[in-house]
Amino acid sequence: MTYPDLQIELKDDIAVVRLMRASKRNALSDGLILALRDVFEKLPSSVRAAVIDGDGPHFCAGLDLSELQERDAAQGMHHSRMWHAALEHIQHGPVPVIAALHGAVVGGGLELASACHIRVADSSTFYALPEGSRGIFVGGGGSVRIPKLIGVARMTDMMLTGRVYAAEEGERAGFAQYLVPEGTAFDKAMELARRVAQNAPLTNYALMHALPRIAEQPADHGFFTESLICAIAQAAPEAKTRLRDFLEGRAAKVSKE
Ligand code: 1HE
Repeated sequence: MTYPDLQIELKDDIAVVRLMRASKRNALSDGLILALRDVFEKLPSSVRAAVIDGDGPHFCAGLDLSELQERDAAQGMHHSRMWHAALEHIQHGPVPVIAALHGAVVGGGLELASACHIRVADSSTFYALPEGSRGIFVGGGGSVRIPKLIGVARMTDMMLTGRVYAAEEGERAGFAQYLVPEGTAFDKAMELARRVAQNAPLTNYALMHALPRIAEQPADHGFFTESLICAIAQAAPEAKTRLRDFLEGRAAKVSKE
């Protein structure tokens, strides 16, 4: 798989997908969005987890504003739907995806990050939604995914006032699950990806595909769906092996180290 502006590397069972448009702060052109969709659609079956990173001083400056042309309403809708399709392949693709964040994570860059399952931010990271001041609106799924991380009130404030969250307050607000020293987000993301890749694939699948849906179901439906996924997961041979390994003293204990 080769694409301009996107580097794909396989490190054992981890796919590293790197935005390679540092001169344009990794702004997401239509070509780059389509490439991301393609990559996550065609990941080799040996891949167990993926890391998305951005080359240069910024993770991603969002939509490539130079491509914003005069679009009519239908073209605008199809453009937004193209983003939805691409980011859907990340969120509901075959493997968990970890975003390694640094510098600007803004506009469509934040929409991309919020489609990932884990976000690791270094201390240079900042988050913003400049759509408000550019006279547009989020179109890459941001209004669905970002409020789930930080709440509707914070997202409304960001878009109304242009508020920028620095790394530390961003982590407190819920943008990222991990905050690490400057320059170490990629290494931490790889460490987490290796850990995630050791899980039973069915557990990872349930976390990516069942949990977000269960969380949106009415409680009664959610309990029922949970019982189905729980039964499917525990019936798998891999679950039985792992449980036996623990009971016979071969598996790691839970430890706070
Ligand atoms: C770009 C873009 C871009 C940089 N599209 N070309 N996103 C924004 O509104 C964010 C706009 N970008 C910025 O605020 C800044 O560029 C950054 C804070 C990200 C980085 O600042 P800096 O000083 O490191 O870089 P720079 O000098 O501003 O930019 C370097 C080059 O990248 C420059 O091009 P050059 O040819 O003059 O060298 C910039 O024009 C170019 N560049 N960002 C196109 N975004 C599905 S809907 C999603 C809607 C949105 O994402 S709206 C938010 C868009």
